[in-house]
Amino acid sequence: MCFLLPEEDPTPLLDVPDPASGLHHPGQPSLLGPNGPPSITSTADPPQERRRRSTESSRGRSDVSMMMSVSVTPPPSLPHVPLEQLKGPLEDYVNKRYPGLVKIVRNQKREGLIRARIEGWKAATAEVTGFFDAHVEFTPSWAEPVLARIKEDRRRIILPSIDNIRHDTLELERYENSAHGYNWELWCMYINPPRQWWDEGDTSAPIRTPAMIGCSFVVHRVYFGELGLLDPGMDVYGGENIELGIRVWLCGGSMEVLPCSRVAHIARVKKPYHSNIAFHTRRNALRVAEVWMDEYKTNVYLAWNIPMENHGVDYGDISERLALRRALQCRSFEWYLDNVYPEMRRYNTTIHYGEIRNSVASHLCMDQGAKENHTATLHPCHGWGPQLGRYTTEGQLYLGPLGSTGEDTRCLVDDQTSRLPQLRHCDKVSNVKQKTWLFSQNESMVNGASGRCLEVVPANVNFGHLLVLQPCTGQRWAIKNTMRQPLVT
Ligand SMILES: [Mn+2]
Repeated sequence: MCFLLPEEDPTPLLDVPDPASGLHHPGQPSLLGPNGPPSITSTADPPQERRRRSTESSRGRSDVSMMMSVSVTPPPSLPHVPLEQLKGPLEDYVNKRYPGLVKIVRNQKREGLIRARIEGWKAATAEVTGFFDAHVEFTPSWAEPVLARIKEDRRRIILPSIDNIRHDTLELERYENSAHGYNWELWCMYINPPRQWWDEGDTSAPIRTPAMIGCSFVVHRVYFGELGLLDPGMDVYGGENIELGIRVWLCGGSMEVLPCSRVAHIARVKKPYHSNIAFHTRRNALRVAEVWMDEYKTNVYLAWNIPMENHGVDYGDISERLALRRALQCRSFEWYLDNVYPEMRRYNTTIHYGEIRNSVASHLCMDQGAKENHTATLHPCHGWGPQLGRYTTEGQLYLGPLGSTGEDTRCLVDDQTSRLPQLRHCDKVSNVKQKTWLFSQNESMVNGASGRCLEVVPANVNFGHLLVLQPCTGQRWAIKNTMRQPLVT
């Protein structure tokens, strides 16, 4: 249960940040102009004596003083920001406002959020280390429940609950209690707390979480080192938050969201990164897959629609992370899916995946079309989500981005009435044969119920071809990628 429940005043304790300013102080001159703040990693570091006092305290508000180490890494999209502006003005500010409390750690070059946070950890000295985006605000009593949970078990990584500060009005908006999940591309998202948490009926109880959004987490400092920090081989950001969640669970610890502890975050209108952030996230995701996911790594390759081999994505050297996994004697990823993230759909019955092309119109790909339509269609190939096809060991043919924890992709069905292939939620199609297709690579696609073939015909429609069901004429299909080892489950 919560103690020191902050109920009297929902407004942030600290100064509300001025979003136009690089620093959290209205009235300060803007350092960076309209592009928002630099990526500053704050390592908030409550001294032990304060930690003891605060955990024993019955006060309704936290006044835990912070030792902060701040490492500054200007984001690569702001090369026009003179580095000088991040020196003198920042130091003047923190020395005046937090005399003797703030260490500033400077990286020699732009390292990205992940390595910047590791540098902040190296400079920290107290028993517990918190990692926060620079644009968060702490609400009253946020620290005490966090520290109490770590004091009980130092292998817990604690996530204060995230609320939102509206960027336009600076109003505080409370978010629903959530766990933090992710999809197979390893993009994070809020998910419903586990059923057990709801069943127990205590909305102040810690919420088991498979991973973290990443803007706010607190961890025992020495334990974090033993656990292997964040993966320093990852670039920029994206995936490190998922990796830490997987690793702490697999290697003997846990991760939880605390409803009693609340930190508010300003979502940026525009993230200060290049538009090709997916380039880095994809690379980082492959590191996670290769180090931690065992046979389930195929799900990550599938979600990103890249081949299992010769994919050309340089994810760097993972030997040290593999050695860490062995040294910590971590569990299997399947254990994690079974026990920590059962909501996650598994796609290990996939045989082929990727764009689906027909031999007579190979510039077009099968496409789910408009989501509200219930027929599969054809579209010039681009390989993104709506064209992500998947043929399974059950003979089912799916189309669309992976469902992960939500509604799954739809599969192709021959309803034995329409000339057009239907897209249906596969679980709801009771006639198994209608959703079963006989297929092997570069062969025809034959429906199990009707014996009709999936083929394309010239037609007066967009892109000149229509996808139809008709008596087989020998057209062949190819699906871009093949999983090396399809598992039969
Ligand atoms: Mn943020």
